Amino acid sequence: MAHATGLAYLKKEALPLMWCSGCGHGIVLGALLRAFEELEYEHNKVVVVTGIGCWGKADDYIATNALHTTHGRALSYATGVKAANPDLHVVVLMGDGDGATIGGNHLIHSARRNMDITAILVNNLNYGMTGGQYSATTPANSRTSTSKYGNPEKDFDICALVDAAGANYVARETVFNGLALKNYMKEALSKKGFSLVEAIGPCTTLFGPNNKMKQPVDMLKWLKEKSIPVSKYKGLAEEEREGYFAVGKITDRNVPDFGTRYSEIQKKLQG
Ligand SMILES: Cc1ncc(C[n+]2csc(CCOP(=O)(O)OP(=O)(O)O)c2C)c(N)n1
Repeated sequence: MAHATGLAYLKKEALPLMWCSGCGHGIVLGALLRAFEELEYEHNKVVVVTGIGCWGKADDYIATNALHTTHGRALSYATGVKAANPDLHVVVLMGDGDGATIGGNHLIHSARRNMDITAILVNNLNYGMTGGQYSATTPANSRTSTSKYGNPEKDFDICALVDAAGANYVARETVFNGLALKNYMKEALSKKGFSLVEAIGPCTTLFGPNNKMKQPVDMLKWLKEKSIPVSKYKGLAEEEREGYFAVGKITDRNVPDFGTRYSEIQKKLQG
């Protein structure tokens, strides 16, 4: 089989991409479009639902159905889309501010509800679109436009949160490894129930330069150095984990999804 390019799902007339040079969002977009191609998704059977932010602009470039919603609320719109038409592949694209900070509560309850939706959360470690303020995933002590002398807050682990809340599939990779990202996306899209792929990426205009990583390549190298395979990470003591990201597949379970449980209740009532 020829290598997937994803080009059939790219809205070429919308190019060039609006993202800064060196931004990781293009790599995540490429991985997603290739995953669509390898899964042979029909264009009109896919709905990408986005929130607000740099990554939230991704739907501009995707030649499927799309719904551009409000900051932090993309998952609730996606829930409505899936409830109205369970045959659609519903894919939600959110940033770390969008999906895990203002939208944190929706993330918890979407995972708990376990509806058949896939979330692709790009964590560039700050609010990119609005000027690099710190978000819930900005590493402690990092410098941002709202923490000039170091972030006093502790960041949280999105994957651990979504796993604990009950999602069926959770994985994390950095944009340093686009191929692995594409493979995790394929698995997440194929999994029935709520799935999440966290893609850690560089914000080369704000987070990088604010933290002594002047060039895009500096941040890519940093992401590579800070990644530890999940199996190794699990064996580390709490203090050894500080500042590192566990990458790989974190959760893979087959709890009946919302749709299946809903149909069972319907059948019982009809019976
Ligand atoms: C309700 C609401 N609050 C705040 C904003 C302003 N706002 C727009 S984008 C954004 C941050 C986006 O950051 P993130 O979700 O991490 O995505 P990125 O831009 O980094 O890709 C904020 C705070 C908004 N549009 N709506």
